[in-house]
Amino acid sequence: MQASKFKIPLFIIATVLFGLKTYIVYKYMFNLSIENTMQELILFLNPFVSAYLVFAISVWLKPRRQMKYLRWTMVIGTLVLYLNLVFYRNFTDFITIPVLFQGNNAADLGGSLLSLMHVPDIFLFLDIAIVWFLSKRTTRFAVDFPKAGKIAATAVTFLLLTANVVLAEMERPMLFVRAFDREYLVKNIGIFNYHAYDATMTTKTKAQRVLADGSEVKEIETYMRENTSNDEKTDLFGIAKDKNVIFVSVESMQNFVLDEEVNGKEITPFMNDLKESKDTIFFPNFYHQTAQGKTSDSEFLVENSMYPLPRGAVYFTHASNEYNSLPEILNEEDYYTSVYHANNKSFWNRDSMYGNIGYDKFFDEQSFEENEENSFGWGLEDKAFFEQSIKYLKEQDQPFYSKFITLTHHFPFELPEDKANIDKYDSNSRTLNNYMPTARYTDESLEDFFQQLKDAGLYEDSIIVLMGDHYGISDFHNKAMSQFQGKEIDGYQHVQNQRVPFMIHIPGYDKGKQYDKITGQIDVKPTLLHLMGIDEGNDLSFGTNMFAEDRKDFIAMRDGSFVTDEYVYKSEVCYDRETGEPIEETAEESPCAPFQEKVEKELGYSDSLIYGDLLRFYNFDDGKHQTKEEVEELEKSADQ
Ligand code: GP9
Ligand code: MN
Repeated sequence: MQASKFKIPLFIIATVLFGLKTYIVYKYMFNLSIENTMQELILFLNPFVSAYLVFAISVWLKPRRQMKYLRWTMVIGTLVLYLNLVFYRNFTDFITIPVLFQGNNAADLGGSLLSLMHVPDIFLFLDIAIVWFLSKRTTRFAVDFPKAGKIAATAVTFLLLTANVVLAEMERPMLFVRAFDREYLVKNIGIFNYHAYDATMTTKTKAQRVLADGSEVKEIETYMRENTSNDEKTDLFGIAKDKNVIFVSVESMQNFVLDEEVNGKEITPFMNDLKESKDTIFFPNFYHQTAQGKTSDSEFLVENSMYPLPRGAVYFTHASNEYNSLPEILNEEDYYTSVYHANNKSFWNRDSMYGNIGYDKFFDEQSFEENEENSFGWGLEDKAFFEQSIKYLKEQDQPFYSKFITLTHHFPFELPEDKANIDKYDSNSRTLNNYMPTARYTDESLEDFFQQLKDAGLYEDSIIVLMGDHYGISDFHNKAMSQFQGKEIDGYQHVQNQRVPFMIHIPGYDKGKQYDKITGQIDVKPTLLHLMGIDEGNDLSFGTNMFAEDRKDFIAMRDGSFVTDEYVYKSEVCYDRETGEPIEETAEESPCAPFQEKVEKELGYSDSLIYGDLLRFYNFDDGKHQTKEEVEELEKSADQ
């Protein structure tokens, strides 16, 4: 074959050059954490998949247009990549469409743009020059496939894309539904597909918001005033007034380990004692109500007393909605508000959400020092996390509200052997086996934290709230769980296992006790406000103060199951809450049916508020409702 006859199509050359360049940027210019070979492989593959996806479209075009298309897609692709790189150098994050339109972010970047562009970056434009040069030799580099060839080239696109998505799903199950984190998306599907995904999400969210007119808010407000009003004042009203509030979200901690042992050793000795302390109020029937947004859902529940969404993480999908969140209310009351969490700040989109709901400061991963000794599994170990936090905590203006989110007791519950002080459990589930030593580890870190607070002189002036964020052991481990608990895990037991620790520790209180009533994460916000002596005013919540006599009579889970004083309902079965036995079907209506209706109504209301961003039609200062026109006027003047 003569050399001149041998053609490497330009779209293939472009794919290789652009794919390689993207890989180099991922690998050496972004700071993406790669934990295993599978992630490495996906990171290597996806740049080529994305590049092929875009460039292979050219086979459908006439030769001259084909060349033009390749030239310009190279330019646009490079610009997108480069803009992300510049943005990343400043924010350690990727561009999202909402961020582009958040004036202050772009302005922040504007000032430092030049310092974020480095001379060697010029090499990132080299492949454009090559493709541009080659594209002028149309006859040599253009392809003119017959129809079958065009279809085959396109079929390869779908094959590659499917392979990429399958690998990514294997590596991160439910990657798209859970919409974890931008870094995960970029690592797994590449920056271009990530932008396509981001654009789809934004459009969908925008449409629902545009169509909403706020007429439903009145109905929801009436429902809340009738069913979840928090006017009642109890003896505990204001007990924590002017004190600091230290809220600890304890990763994956469930009640089933409390007061239990492995090989004769208590799993959580500190929490076991703490809940019995005369200074602690303990709610043993407190349920988590999270869905796919896991920790972030539990944060959303606590901050807003609204339900998370049935799909996706509201922290991700509706981070710029109007809310009347706990930190905002507390800021008005002159509290300093902060969050401590030693993970990447964009995980669960926390950086955006925290900014929107008014936290004064987020001490993320960058505020902590990690080294080989103190970091494993998900990152910084809890003991080092608390220890390193104290210096910041001491500096904060008082009173403060500070949320701590622990990390070590997270799936897959890894712990170096020399840090484990109890044995693993022995069952067919590695997850449940590993769960015990990390639960113990986190329990010890909490004990240390209490001591550190005392040493820092912060303990006496604070109340400390501990809450488990969500389950750590899923139904997948039912066999092992039933061995551990000595009972069958049916629908009833599944719901009961969704109970997570909730304790309020008030130094010097002396009247600590256990409240057996049913409570949930939805109730935390009104309860904390009650303790801090802050009136409900015009606030809107789905939860009720846990200390009130007159409370809403059910706790709803996101999948429609629920608990009442007498019943537990799960997957269409109504159980007697006391005996755990299913209630026999009779000709009469199931006693769960009226609750079922209420639960659906409430969850539906919460979803409408979020999807339509309806709280923008309600003025929390005076409790007045605003029309769409009024809100649009206000938004316009705010933009100017
Ligand atoms: C991540 C941590 C764990 O920052 O909060 O998240 P999870 O997987 O539990 O939602
Ligand atoms: Mn969690």
